[in-house]
Amino acid sequence: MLMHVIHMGHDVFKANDKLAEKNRKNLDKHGIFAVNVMGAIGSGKTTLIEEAIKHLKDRYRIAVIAGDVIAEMDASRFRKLGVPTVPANTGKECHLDAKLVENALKEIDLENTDLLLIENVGNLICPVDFKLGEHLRVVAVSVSEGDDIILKHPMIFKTAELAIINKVDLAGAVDADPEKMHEDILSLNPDVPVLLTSKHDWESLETWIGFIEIGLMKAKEGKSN
Ligand SMILES: Nc1nc2c(ncn2[C@@H]2O[C@H](COP(=O)(O)OP(=O)(O)OP(=O)(O)O)[C@@H](O)[C@H]2O)c(=O)[nH]1
Ligand SMILES: [Mg+2]
Repeated sequence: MLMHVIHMGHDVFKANDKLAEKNRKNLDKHGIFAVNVMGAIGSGKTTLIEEAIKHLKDRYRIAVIAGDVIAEMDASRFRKLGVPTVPANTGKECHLDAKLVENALKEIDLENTDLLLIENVGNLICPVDFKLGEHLRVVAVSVSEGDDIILKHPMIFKTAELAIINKVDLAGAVDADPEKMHEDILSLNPDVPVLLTSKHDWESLETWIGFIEIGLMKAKEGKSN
């Protein structure tokens, strides 16, 4: 029985990986740079994406996939900024998967998109095994989850390509030590870039947006080669 369940799990991941590869090829064909923003509930994923949109939308054509269990609140926040947004509701699932993204891509004008920002469902466990076809896997946590949050959820930090510790402006108020959080991330993944951000500190947001811009430039070079 246990072996049967394990095999079923492997099959699901394998099928998802295959579809993620297909999504990736589709995105590459159009020269689109795709960012998967994973992270804890309420850590500031939507806020970080909103800030990126505000500062990049005059220079790049942006689309958003807003993953949520049922609601469309985040999707409407992105739409307010004037970017095409596809809500991807997962129902009972605690993560987006490549199939949901494949479907959402059908609703996006890929010919006229440079950057795809994907907000995953707020969760630090489920999204780990489900690639979407993205080029950059980001994980965001905030100090208000407590500074032991990282070591409790090692896998998402081990597999992330960029880690963000957000709401550092609140660190004192919640007795959290952002430097400890930074060290915890590096103890799990010594090579991952770690950003300490606050929505009240433009310079910290600039580093986040700079990361996206580097990816955008690389995607452009890839398309012209
Ligand atoms: N003080 C402070 N508040 C922040 C910061 N970033 C986000 N917030 C606030 O935290 C709350 C949650 O932010 P969201 O961006 O909605 O978080 P989220 O991760 O998208 O939340 P879910 O999608 O519900 O998981 C909002 O009230 C934000 O204004 C920050 O850097 N500092
Ligand atoms: Mg959100």
